[in-house]
Amino acid sequence: MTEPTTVVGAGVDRVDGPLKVAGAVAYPSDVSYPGMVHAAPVRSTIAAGRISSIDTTAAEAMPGVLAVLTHHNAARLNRGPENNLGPTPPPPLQDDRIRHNGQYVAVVVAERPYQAAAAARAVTVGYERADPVLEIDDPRGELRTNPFDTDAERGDVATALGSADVVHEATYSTAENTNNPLGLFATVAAWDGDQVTVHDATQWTSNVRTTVAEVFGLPEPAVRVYAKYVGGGFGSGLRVWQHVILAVLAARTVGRPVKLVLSRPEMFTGVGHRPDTVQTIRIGARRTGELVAIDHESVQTVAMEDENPEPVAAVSGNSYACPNVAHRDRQRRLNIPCPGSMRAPGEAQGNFALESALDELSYRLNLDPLTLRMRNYAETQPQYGLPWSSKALRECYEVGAERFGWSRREPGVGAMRDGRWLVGYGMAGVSYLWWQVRCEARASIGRDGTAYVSSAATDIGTGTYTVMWQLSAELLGLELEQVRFDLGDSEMPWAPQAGGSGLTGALGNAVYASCRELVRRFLDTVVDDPGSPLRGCTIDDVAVSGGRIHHRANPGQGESYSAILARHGLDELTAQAASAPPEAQQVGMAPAGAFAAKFVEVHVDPDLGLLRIPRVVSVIDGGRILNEKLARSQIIGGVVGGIGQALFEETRTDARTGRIANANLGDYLVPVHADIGEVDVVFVGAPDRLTPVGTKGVGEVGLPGVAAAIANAVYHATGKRIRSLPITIDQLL
Ligand code: MCN
Ligand code: MOS
Repeated sequence: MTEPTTVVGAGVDRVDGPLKVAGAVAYPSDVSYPGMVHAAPVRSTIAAGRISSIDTTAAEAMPGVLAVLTHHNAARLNRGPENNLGPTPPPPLQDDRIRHNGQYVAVVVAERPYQAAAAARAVTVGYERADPVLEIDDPRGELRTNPFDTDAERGDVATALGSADVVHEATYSTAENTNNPLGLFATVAAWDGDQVTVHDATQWTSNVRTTVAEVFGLPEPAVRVYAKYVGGGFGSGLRVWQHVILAVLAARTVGRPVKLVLSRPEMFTGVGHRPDTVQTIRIGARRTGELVAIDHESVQTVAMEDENPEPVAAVSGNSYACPNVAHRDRQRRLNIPCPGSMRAPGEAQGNFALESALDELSYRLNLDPLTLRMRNYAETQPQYGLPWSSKALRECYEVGAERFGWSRREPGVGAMRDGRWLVGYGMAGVSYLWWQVRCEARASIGRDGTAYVSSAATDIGTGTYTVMWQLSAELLGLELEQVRFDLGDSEMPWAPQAGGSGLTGALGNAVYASCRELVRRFLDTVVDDPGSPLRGCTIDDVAVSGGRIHHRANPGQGESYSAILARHGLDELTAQAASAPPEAQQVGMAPAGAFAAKFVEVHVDPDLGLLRIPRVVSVIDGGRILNEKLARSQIIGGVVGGIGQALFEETRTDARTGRIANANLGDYLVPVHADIGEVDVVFVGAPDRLTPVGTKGVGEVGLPGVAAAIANAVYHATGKRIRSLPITIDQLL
């Protein structure tokens, strides 16, 4: 096959960019059907208890109203399946129990969206209140071990801590954050007999299909799911939420296509969030800086009757060459909406604690924070002892320190100033977990020499369409104009979630496998063709370029795809193939995710508590980068998300009612342009050895480390150690 060309790697503009700018693409909320009607949910105003009465008569009498579904009249539904992200949230409207404020208690269907919304307000619900459990430290909430087997231990932590020269112990906490993709989540469901078509703002069409089939007791082929364009997700589109089921149920009940678009407040209770954490770290070291032990325990919050696999403390097991490590994840069950993944789930919170603790330790040891990281560099995967499939974290540190000017850092706290502003430099490292799962793709080439490659995957704004278009062109030796890559339809070959920063790897490998299989089919076609210069060639003998397959050693000897098809009277050839992740033990390597070093400069006004971040340097090892422009934009987005986590984002729940008090973009703060200074992004490293395409994920690695680097810089500037996120003005006064 072909060697890398300039098609991949170059900063090709998004293939869907002009369409999006022109408003020419349909997000799920834009989809329309003849006769389509609209659904609006009614949400609980209490956090725990039961529905004692529900009066829908007024709502039913309102103009345009077709149906009001409650637990009294809604069909019984199955619970959806469990997958690698945990279980599906329980199906809605199945009983009178209230588990959280904002839970769906009814859904109104009406001719027009405003009629549905008005009638939803006219549904009267009586409640029998119970005392909700809402705080992470409330002993009434069950505290249990993360059920997804995320805890691990190596060595003898207690003994090693006892013999350490220095032990640092502290508790760190991170606030609950809510995913706020710009695109409001929407589902359009249209039944045709026993078949249903669902347009959904999801990160995983194949999962919506499996889940809807199971919940409604349908065979999978009866469900078709489209997600051609999604207005962001940041993890909130990984699970199949209750509103999806409500829309499908409503459409079946009224016998018309139904659209349900969540409002921004409904997004806060209906599509997951990053759970808050309280984490205690004990970290022991020798005088020289070698870590001897880390003990990391995290408590996070989880909803009633739900499970969330989010590994928070695991970061301490994977990041440094420390012989004795124990990490435990605990979860407190509360009357809160179901959490879900939010960009770098677990890592975003765990990294803050670990990288803050290391910074504190560096002061105790009188060592430069960067030197401390270098001294404990994990040359091999520390939990398994296997060599990494790739790792350029050292280069991340070195290049980052150089570009940032780390050597200009005065080690003393409060030693640097810029006029009235205190200046601080902080840094953090990131070892992001590997995640590449099974995926399928299909490729075909027609008589005109153009290719069509597809997979049921999604592009949630990352650039999947574009990078897979580039990759397909390279793998088939075609110009970009000769290739179309399509996705977002569950009828296409099965694909995993755009999640865990793993889609580019999984899908890239599936595209590789299907393109290779397609070339093999062309070779099979001419295997005994006396008229073909490729007669008898195997896949390893050939390369592709310029729309032709040719001998690897002799490019002149070959022929075009079109010529082969024409001579054999074929319209096209198609191949479908799957890629599966290699087993670490089998290949004798530890699958490496992305690595990163983050350097941050902060300015703090000591009188006003103002905090500014004039610059961030983020150096990333993402393996082979498919599109430098898009990958850079991923990292910039991650930095902005990290600044959000560090300084602004905090979902506040009213301690009595369990109502989210800031469930809108006026009160839930996110960074704006003026909060973001210079963001310098550099990619280092080489293609990963584990997979044929050699990519690692970059969608999330931009985020973790930012909050810790900011907190560490704040300490350097002010001497104030902030151990809880977000860092607010009052903490700096
Ligand atoms: N890329 C690349 N070279 C690589 C890896 C990635 O050029 N070696 C680029 C590609 O443009 C690719 C993108 O980076 O489309 C992200 O690829 P990857 O890291 O594989 O992540 P996924 O495709 O699995 O996307 C999900 C990931 C996650 S988990 C979250 S959360 C997140 C993120 O992507 N949510 C996002 N980035 C987001 N970006 C946008 N605009 N919107 C979201 O909701
Ligand atoms: Mo990302 S939080 O895994 O969608």
